[in-house]
Amino acid sequence: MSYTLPPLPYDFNALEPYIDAKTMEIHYTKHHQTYLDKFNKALEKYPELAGKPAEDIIKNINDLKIDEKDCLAIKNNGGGFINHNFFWQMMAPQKQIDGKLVDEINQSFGSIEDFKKQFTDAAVNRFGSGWVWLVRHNGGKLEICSTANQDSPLSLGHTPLIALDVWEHAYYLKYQNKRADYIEAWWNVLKLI
Ligand code: MN3
Repeated sequence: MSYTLPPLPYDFNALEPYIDAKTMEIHYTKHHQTYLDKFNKALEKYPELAGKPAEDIIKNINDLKIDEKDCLAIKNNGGGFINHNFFWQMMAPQKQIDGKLVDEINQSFGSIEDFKKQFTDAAVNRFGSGWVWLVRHNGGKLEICSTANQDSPLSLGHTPLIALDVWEHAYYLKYQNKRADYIEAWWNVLKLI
């Protein structure tokens, strides 16, 4: 059994002008697809894993007793697969961030504006490729964190609530090297208020 790419829940141009159609198309049909293909390939040797939800595999990645190279391939490509699944869903034009979570963000960070500022700082300062997240710790606390490569907060025991892809492939066609401009525009596709 192998995993399949969930359909993108909107058209490539649905997030224009903030995220352009060409970037969405390449990001979804090439980058996301490649993570998925390599994830499936890496799991060929491990049929006992391939029947599980991909999120569960990534959550327990540090406990896997398998060859180190295979483990890294599963972590990187499985992470790329589930991180993008989450990212597309979260940005869906019809999707509104839950009001209770918005209240909690206000309480935890002082205001939505303060939250956005801290999150933006983490995204601008992520060195190299990676992601920025709002996560919930096991204990319930909210935190902004950043991960390198395709590492998922699930592997750290955290639950992702909001995600931003800051790999260059997420913005380079439209924003070139201007990551800060992409991040500023991206806030328009997240329905926080
Ligand atoms: Mn990406």
